[in-house]
Amino acid sequence: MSTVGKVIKCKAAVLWEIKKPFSIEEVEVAPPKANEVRIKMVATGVCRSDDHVISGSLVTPLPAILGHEAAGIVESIGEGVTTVKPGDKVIPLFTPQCRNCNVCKHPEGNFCLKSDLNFSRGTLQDGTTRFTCRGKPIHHFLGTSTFSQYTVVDEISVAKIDAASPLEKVCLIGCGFTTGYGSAVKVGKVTPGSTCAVFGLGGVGLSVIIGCKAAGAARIIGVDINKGKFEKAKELGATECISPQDFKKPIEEVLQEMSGGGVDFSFEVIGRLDTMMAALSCCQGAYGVSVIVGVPPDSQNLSLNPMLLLGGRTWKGAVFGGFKSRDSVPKLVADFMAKKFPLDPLITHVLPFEKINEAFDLLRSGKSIRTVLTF
Ligand code: PAD
Ligand code: ZN
Ligand code: ZN
Repeated sequence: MSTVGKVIKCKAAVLWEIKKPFSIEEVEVAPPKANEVRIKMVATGVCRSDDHVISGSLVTPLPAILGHEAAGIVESIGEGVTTVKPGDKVIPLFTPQCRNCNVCKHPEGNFCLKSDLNFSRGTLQDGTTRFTCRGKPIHHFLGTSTFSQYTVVDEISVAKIDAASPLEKVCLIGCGFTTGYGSAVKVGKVTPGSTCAVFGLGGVGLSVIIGCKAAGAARIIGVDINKGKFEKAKELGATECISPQDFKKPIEEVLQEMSGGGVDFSFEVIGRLDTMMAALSCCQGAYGVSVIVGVPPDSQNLSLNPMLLLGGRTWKGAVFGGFKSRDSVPKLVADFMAKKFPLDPLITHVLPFEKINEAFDLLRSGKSIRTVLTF
């Protein structure tokens, strides 16, 4: 029986309050309104940004259905939707691309003004939600909410991808891979022969390494306090790996010495203020480029001596690897299908969706890179 136009009852992982586990609940998912798309989820990755919500360091209205790194199949579309149709394989986009705002019209910008990261409303673009649980409206997260068997997204937040693509792998293109890879090739613009330092060797940091290698970096130095991450980092292109805990002097000094005065490119892929400063300081003072990828703790500031920048260093950051989402995601999926980059090494665990709390425990204990939850 067709579900088109009807409310769908299904399972979702609801986060009722911070610092608590998800609760698997029966939720009601309303049909898509105009310019919206309802998606049957097939696979979703677990990213540290979801965990930042649980810990309270990324603030979004609760109760909510989190999840933003996924792939699925269009179940139905609302009035006026032209870019996807029922049956299409798609990736939901936590950074939308409206194609109308100043950012979307700028050739370099990708952080569309319609992104919910700007407002933290926890709704779709029309300001309302499509989820109900136990009679209460449940918030969306970043316009994606992929920890649910069905979700509704705005048309500006979804990209159609190759019908032959394996959804349980390309889901990583919805966040971790693209964010890391783009941070190297598009935001940092890593150059051939350069020396790079990557702070944080999780799913996103390892994807930065894949990008640095693809861009032709000669040396890629991985930095992490968990030495268990070193082997995979080397497999993906790191030429050396170091732990700050093995040195008495600050890690920025160690990296300056290792690179003869400072690395060409550094990336902070953890989400801590101290490592953001270390990453900035370890890059060469006249031409080094440091990229912030990690999401910092809510409402905290850094103060710095402007001399760090006066000599010519560049300090920048980006969401989603600087990629314009709707334009780039289908191309990245095509590149994956053409074997231009790997995703398999990033996927260390595959679990049924119901085991979502186990997947977060694996992330927190440092045992997983990416866990993919399947529906
Ligand atoms: P992850 O938790 O899998 O990886 C983080 C890594 O950092 C782990 O290997 C830790 O061992 C390591 N680490 C922790 N503390 C330290 C420290 N003090 N010194 C050195 N290493 C340390 O996370 P992830 O790879 O999923 O995400 C990394 C960050 O990127 C996180 O902050 C996440 O929120 C952010 C992110 N940003 C975007 C974006 O669009 N900018 C997208 C996706 C994720
Ligand atoms: Zn993410
Ligand atoms: Zn826009």
